[in-house]
Amino acid sequence: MIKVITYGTYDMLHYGHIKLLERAKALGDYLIVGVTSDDFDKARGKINVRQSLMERIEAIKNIGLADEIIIEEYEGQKIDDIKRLNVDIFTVGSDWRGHFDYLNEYCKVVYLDRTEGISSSDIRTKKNHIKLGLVGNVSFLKKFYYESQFVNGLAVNGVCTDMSDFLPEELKNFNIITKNYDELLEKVDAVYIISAPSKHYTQIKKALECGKHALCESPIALKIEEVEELFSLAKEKNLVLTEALRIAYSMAYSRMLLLLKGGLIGNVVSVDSVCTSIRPIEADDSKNINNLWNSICSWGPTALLPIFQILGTKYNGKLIVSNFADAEKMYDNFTKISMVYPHAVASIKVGQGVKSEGELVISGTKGYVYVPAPWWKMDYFEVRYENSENNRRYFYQLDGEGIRYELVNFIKAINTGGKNGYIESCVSEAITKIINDFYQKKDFIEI
Ligand code: C2G
Repeated sequence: MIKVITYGTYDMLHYGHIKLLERAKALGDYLIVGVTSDDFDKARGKINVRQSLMERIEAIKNIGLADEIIIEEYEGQKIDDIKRLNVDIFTVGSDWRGHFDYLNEYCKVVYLDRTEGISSSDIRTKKNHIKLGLVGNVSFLKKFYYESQFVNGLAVNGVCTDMSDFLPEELKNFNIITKNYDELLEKVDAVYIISAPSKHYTQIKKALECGKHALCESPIALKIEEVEELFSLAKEKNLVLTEALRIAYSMAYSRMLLLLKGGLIGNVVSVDSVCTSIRPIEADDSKNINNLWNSICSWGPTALLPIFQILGTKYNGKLIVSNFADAEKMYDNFTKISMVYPHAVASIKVGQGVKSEGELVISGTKGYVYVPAPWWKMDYFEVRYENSENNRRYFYQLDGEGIRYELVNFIKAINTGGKNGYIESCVSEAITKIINDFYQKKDFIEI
């Protein structure tokens, strides 16, 4: 019996895949199909896959060509599979020509001609093409635009900024370049907002009222009633509103949360997160202190996210301590917040006028999780125990600081009418509450 093996993602199974599988089957008597796991696809840069592993396996099963289906989970697995399953022929489409020649040592390698004119990427792009408008500060938009190019089913077609006279080269080719927000809203399906925090509420509200989805840098509003209003408006209009906190989409971060929920370090007793970067106040900013990205707005949401996602949003009390750069007490150089929960404590230190070790430490009754600086770009974390022989390190790839994953999820939520499962609205509300209390000087001490 000749055993043949082939691998693929098989997202939105199409004619090209089926033809490949038919020819693979014809090479022998028994066909094994390896379907890539979601994690493995992400790790090899395939971030746009629309269907879950189970859906993709089901589709392969339904066409009835595979005698056996296995899951491909890690780099190097092909050699293991070929040896373990006594495979005679490895085959794959000609787009991979040369790439798998190293498998010749273990079995025969056959590259089959790829079917021209059809691909999962085309189907994904054609099916849902969302026009995205960018709003706000151009220096960050450049990075965001670069990352958006990795995401299928989306095209940036406009930018609205007060700085339109200073656009970098990369942002000059859009159909719409305007200072007029209404003009942008007319021509897009969704907006990404990174304007000053004080403008977020009005800009999101307007977008939702015009029937456009919104992805907005955190904080999405400065008052809790505003956050509630925005989420209920989005719900009423069946639109997606997402707080853009990119660390939430890092695989290392979400795996860490799952492991913590599973009791990896016992009961969590303390979460301590630090985010700082020395950033001078730009001359322009000082003209309008209300429009500032001060330390609490720039870093507070990121630093608070693990606290609210691990310990929940119902703390008993807190103390905010800040040091200010200005007489109006709006721009904090540095802020420390301590929070008390029924059975745990938490703290954040954020600063743009102070530098510290940007680490995240989560302490539990059995051990602790340590994420080294800069933890907000985490692709790795360590679990440490009293007996260091039990320590474990977890590595996951992170591309583009999480921006592209954030966008993939935003587009997915739009296309499926689903909710964003990464940042709950109660977390957004809790973040805004802290920032509001900072401005109201509630539970507050100045140093
Ligand atoms: N394919 C094809 N014609 C197309 C599209 C795809 O013949 N128009 C083939 C591919 O060459 C591959 C298989 O269908 O052999 C599955 O394609 P994908 O789902 O895109 O998977 P891919 O990323 O190519 O994965 O490590 C190798 C991979 O597992 C193959």
